[in-house]
Amino acid sequence: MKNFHTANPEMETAIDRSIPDFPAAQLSDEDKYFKHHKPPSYLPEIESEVKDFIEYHKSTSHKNIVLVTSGGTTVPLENNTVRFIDNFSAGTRGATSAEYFLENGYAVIFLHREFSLLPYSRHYSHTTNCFLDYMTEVNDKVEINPTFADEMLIVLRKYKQAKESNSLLLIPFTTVNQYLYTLRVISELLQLVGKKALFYLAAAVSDFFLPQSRMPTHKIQSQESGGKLEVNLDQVPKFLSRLVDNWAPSALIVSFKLETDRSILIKKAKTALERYQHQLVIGNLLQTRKKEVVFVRPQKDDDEQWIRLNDDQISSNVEIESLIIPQVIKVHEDWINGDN
Ligand code: 9Z3
Repeated sequence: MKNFHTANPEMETAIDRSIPDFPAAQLSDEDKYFKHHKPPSYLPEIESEVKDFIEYHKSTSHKNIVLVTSGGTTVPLENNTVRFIDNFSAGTRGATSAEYFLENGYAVIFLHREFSLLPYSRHYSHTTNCFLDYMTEVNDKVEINPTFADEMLIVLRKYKQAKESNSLLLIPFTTVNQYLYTLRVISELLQLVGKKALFYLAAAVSDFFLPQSRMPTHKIQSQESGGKLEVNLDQVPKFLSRLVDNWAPSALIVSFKLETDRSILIKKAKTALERYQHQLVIGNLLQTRKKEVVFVRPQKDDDEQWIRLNDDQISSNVEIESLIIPQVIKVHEDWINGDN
């Protein structure tokens, strides 16, 4: 027999005006973002392309699928955009990583900044050479310059293999708004393959942006701004938590943390893991990103694992992504097998 009745009101606090009102359910910053920003008009086209790609690999090739994000997002300052804020990323990490994922049997959705580096063509695009330097004239015909031919044959074979097996899908973005909408659509579709989906988020995404509500339609006029341009930016909502909790809860999610100050890198990587509750942060420093990275994982005794190129590897142009990707794949395999 209980000495209380839950049906009895507690008289002292029945109406207590000092207790603040219980707030109505609030929209999260991420939801507000999508409510107040228009999707890019071409999004349905991308959605159908990505869906076909995922369904093909789910039903036919049975490959694991990785979403690699790559390159920097822009932040437009005007609707008819003359000026925008950008960042340094050329997309080297993403394009190079995509190649190693393909070599290791993954299907790759490559969500990249338009005109940044692409898998395979990166070997010949943004170099100081003009593409015509790779050619030579022999008996009134164009041929590949023999200096480059052997290496080009290797790249060509890998490229054709990726293409013929329908394993590489290129999806572009330019602005941070396009990136966020496209990321959401792809993530939700990737739920179709559950744990076989891997997110490898190497794009350098802007932390700040100018909301559409404050964006001028036309080019900012210098005479109207009194000789100064003051830009007031908002923080881009933290989408990683939405990705982990709602958009792709069964996928393995790997994010990158970029810093310039070595003394805070590990701490920032751990904070990201705690905040978003995902599985792996790869930390890197702007100054040394091509030579060393650090894997930081939740609740691991050896919770920091550095991957570094040694001097021999550096002098023979080994790419650090050739060491990173097999390690990431191991983590993904454990995830699929439920050993995490
Ligand atoms: C990275 O840290 C990438 O490795 C780089 C690659 C951008 C450094 P590159 O294009 O450079 O090869 O020259 N990407 C993540 C950067 C980022 O925006 N991370 C966010 C943060 O650090 C978290 S998602 O807060």
